[in-house]
Amino acid sequence: MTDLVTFGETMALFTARRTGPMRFARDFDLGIGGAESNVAIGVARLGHGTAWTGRVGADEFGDLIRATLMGEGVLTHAIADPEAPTGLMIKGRRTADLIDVSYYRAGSAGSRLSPGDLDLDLIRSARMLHVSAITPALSASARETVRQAIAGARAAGVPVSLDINYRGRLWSPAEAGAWLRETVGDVDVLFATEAEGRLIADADGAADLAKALAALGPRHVLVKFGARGAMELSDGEIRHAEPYQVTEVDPVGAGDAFAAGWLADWLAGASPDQRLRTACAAGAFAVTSQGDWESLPRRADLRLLHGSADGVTR
Ligand code: KDG
Repeated sequence: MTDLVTFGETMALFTARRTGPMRFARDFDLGIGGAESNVAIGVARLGHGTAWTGRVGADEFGDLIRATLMGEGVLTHAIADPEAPTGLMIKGRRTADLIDVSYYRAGSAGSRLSPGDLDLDLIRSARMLHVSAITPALSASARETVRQAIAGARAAGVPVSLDINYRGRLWSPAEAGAWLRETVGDVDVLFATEAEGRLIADADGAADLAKALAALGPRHVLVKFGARGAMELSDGEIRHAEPYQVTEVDPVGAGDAFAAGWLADWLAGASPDQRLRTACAAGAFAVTSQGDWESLPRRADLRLLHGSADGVTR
């Protein structure tokens, strides 16, 4: 049984080993990164069946993505595109505190995702479809793929989760806002930072923002404050979660980890308080080592953070 189905672009990720301008980098670590596959790995590590679909190049990096996701227990449908290479993401540190990310993904295999790549039967039989708003920014075919996936899930009564994941390098706030406004009414779970939420809702405080977002349709609204914790508005009730105290090594991927922790506990039928604690714990683990997903927790790891501030208040 596949509990959670997701899809999108996963890229080969080169991380510079030294701090400073990228032009002086001499050696890199090679891995993979992709918002949706990060979530699939995180939910799989927390004990649920996950599936990821995406296009990769017919190249070594495509093989790396396929092997990595399969090794993490994700049901992987990595379609080899004979006409385009796997996208690349280059991550460096301009200073010890400033991470910079560059994309080499225009026209990539991942951006050529098309509706025919989807396994609609798999989506219809899942317990949750998770999508990010990165995918509709990649191309017209990718945007149509998201539209058809959401329509197929809703027609089958499968809940839909959306992480806004705004990427200013891929599209403008106006473009993202227009797409989000036409989509958010079909979404059951919405993950957003405050800035991302303000792409489609106007409100002063975080609580009013969450209410304004919930008024657009989602039953569950998660507003992420990064190292300052998170807020959830579900069924009219607001919860605040304190962050777990960890030493940050690499913040990229924390939002995906938060979503994975929340979704995994939603799948497990955990209480709203526990669900939010797990989301924050997964987000905390994600930043403790280099890489977008490598330090995501297994269930047994979660208790390692308890006691380091796991308060949820209503
Ligand atoms: O959230 C982390 C993702 O942003 C990263 O893994 C790569 O999907 C990615 C993107 O488009 O930035």
